[in-house]
Amino acid sequence: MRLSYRTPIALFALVSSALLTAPALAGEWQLNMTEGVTALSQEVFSLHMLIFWICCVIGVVVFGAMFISMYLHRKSRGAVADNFHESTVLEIIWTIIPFAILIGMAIPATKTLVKIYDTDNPDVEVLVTGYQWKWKYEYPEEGVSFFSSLSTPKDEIYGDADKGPHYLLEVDEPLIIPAGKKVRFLVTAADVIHSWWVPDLAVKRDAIPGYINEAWTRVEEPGLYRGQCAELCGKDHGFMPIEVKVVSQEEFDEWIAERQARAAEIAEAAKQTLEFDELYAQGEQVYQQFCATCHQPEGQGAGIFPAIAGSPIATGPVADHLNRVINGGGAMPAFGEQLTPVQTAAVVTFQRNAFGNNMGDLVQPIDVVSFEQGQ
Ligand code: HEC
Ligand SMILES: [Cu+2]
Repeated sequence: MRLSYRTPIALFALVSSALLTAPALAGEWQLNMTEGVTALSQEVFSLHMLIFWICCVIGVVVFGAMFISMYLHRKSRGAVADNFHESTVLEIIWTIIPFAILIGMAIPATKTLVKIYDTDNPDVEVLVTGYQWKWKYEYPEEGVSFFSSLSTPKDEIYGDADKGPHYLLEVDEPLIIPAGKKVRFLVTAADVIHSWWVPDLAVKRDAIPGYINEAWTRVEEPGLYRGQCAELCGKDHGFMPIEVKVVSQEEFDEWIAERQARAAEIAEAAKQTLEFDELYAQGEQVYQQFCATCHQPEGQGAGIFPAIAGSPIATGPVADHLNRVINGGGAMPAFGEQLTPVQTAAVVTFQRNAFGNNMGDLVQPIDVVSFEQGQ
């Protein structure tokens, strides 16, 4: 492009038209804070509005006084400045007024803050743990726990398919809580700092490894509320959304019972002895689902991801192999919490016998359980 004297004008026109149309195209242009759906979130919103209006009034009074005096006492009118020093009355006034305003704002703010931190006597407790890059939800009292990860298809992310309405805001397993009940969240992290944030519930707590932060909510209206990780936590920070599904107490109880039954089934399944073929076939599925993205479908590895074919660990002692899969290490994630004992036994058996690693041995679920108990 040849630059001419018109270039700045053209650029200005381009930028301003982009600024004007972008929000319209986005369809949504929310300027104010979210009001939320809980009593507490609405209180936070009202507090925010109260302080906002106080600031507006102060702004109008201060700038009004400034502009009026600049206008009325300007030099061209022959105004001459008063020349006085140390007015005690004035100094007392300009100390007392801001002080009174600050106290006036601190009282409602403290009242709300006290409520936000009142996590006593919950009906349900959920331990929220941030991982790179997913969330784990645990109900310690009920003995239920699961991972919740992004469910947006890869095609949408890479632009090979149209983006859905909840692009990057949808998960495979939402957190489920009962309506009308006080739910306490205990928030922590397993690797780096994350932040658990659901605007509609006015809950935002840093998830810090080694610390447990508390928050709570009571949602009256059943529904689905979405949130995101709000602390830059690495490459997939934008890919660990939150879904909170609020259901009736009956539905919640049913869901918990179903989860408990599933956990009991997994524990029961861990006791069985499986044939080599069963382990191998299931192991192949687990491998393709959980491992192939890094170690590649044919086990040949890529870049920093070592090959499984001929791997010293996959052809070495079983304990070392189990240890690597269960506990991870280096850039290898720990799978102990994500795979059931049957799945771990299957994938280890598969890796020891696939891709030319003809070890001829097999690992049973009970071996996985005793390894985990022994460590
Ligand atoms: C996010 C990528 C990633 C995924 C997914 C992954 N791994 Fe790994 N894996 C690694 C990396 C990186 C190493 C090398 C770790 C090191 O030693 O520093 C590794 C090493 C290993 C090794 C040791 C290989 C050797 O010879 O050093 C085994 C065995 C293994 N992984 C098994 C698995 C299994 C089983 C799964 C699926 C359940 C899996 N991995 C999923 C990244 C991954
Ligand atoms: Cu995060």
